[in-house]
Amino acid sequence: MKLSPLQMARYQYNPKLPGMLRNGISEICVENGNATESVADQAKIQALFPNTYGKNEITFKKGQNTSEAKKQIVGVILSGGQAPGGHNVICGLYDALKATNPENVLYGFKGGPSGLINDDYLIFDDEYINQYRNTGGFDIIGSGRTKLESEEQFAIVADVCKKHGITAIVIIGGDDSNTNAAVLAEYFAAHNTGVQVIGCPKTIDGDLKNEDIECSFGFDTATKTYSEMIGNIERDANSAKKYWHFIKVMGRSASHVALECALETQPNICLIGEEVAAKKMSLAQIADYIADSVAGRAAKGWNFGVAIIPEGIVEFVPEFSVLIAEINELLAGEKTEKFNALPSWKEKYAFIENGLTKESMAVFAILPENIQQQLFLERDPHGNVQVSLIESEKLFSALVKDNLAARKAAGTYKGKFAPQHHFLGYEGRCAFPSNFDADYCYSLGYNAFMLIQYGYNGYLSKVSNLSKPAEEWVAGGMPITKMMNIERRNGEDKPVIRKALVELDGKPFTFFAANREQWAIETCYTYPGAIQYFGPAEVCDLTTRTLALEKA
Ligand code: FBP
Repeated sequence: MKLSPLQMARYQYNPKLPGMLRNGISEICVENGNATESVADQAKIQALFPNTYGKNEITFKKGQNTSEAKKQIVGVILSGGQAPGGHNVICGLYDALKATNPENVLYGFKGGPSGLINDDYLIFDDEYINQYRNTGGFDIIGSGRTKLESEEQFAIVADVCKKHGITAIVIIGGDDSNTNAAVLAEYFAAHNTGVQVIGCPKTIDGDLKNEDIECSFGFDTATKTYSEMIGNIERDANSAKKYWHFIKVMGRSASHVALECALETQPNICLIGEEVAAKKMSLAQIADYIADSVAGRAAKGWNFGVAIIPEGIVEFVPEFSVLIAEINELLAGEKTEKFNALPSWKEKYAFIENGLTKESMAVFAILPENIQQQLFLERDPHGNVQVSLIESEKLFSALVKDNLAARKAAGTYKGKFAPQHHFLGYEGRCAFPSNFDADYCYSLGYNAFMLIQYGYNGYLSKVSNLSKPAEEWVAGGMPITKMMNIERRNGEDKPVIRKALVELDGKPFTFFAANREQWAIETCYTYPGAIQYFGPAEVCDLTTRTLALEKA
């Protein structure tokens, strides 16, 4: 494999651990915190997790290590979408495991949770692991989206663990994967398998956070990568002065990624899905809001601008959600075949017109034809519309164009409007982790092993105080059940980790809301530039604006 100079240089980077984990394995002891309760539905969660519910929060501190000196054979999986830093979680886990006892073994199950079920693995050694230190991606063992949630799967996993003598499993994943980690931990405890389960909080989306988890790993690097590109586009826009750029950014439902990028780059517009839902905004109202900025800037002679659109925006527009639900119903079961058999779009359109309510048809009618067709072509295996595939950056620029045409006809707007479209998604998920993510992830993995060594089960590796230098970070563990509540999923009540959406009374959104009117009309762009890996700490070790504001 040919190595880039940066890759070689990053191999030499020494990730920073929290101060309390820096004195060597023999000097790490446990401080017990309070017993915990789930965030809601306490009685129901307790009944579902009789063996793992209510355990104590714990913190590690400097002191005599009192853990049991038994040989550990640990299995690790990566679950779900890639997030920068995943390799370092495994490196940190491996280093702590080997530093504790060179006889300890780390299995990497390949391709995500299915690797555990299919018993498809590799065994890590120094040579293999050293090729992945401080690098992006999940290619060290691969990842996957198989859900580990049924009793049959758990029984197979228990057999696989027994076969290899595995004492603990580490699951590196988002809210769903860590929910499943908690259920697996309960299963192992109930069946006296002696196998522990520890989770690590991953996702670029930033929606796995709560009072205990300050941020999921990967959010820092992904948003820095997108912000670099948005800043570059802003500078291009400000140089050429002829385009309006509509930039969709990844992040699934929640708008944390979009908000963080807006705080970093100060674009003219950034939509926030949670606000759209709270204000029950229609597509036409959103278009009007963006068009106000376009017209306001045109009045100053600036026919250019930048708008950030979060990936999940359309799900938050109430009238659009109703439309999607009606389309899903319209094509349920055999009706899809009937629809597909219609020979032309004209006939399909008549079928749709016939099947939708008047209100939804009015929404459908204002969509550009390519988006209308997309709604009927791109279906998931259950036949539902794949909302995430909707090109919302094109949808909004088309709606804004219509709005501006009406303004022009009314004589209230005289500018030019030439849109460009971008989607920033996969570009950010496998970037070389920033120093923050490299340090945070290594610490999460190292800390996960300490939780294993001290015998904890059903805990999330927790590293906090993250807005401070790494020396001051606090390492410990939190029972996953503490983060759970009951939610309705696919027609059933399920215990799940609560997903964190953007809080409209939170400091990051409040800061954004206080400044956006000025950003909409003036040119206030900021250019973060590329992630810096070597140089002064105030440039290289910066955390996100979101975290800085939340902890200010
Ligand atoms: P996770 O929630 O598994 O971390 O994945 C997040 C994400 O990157 C979203 O931002 C995006 O919508 C989705 O994955 C894309 O998934 P896929 O990789 O399957 O296309």
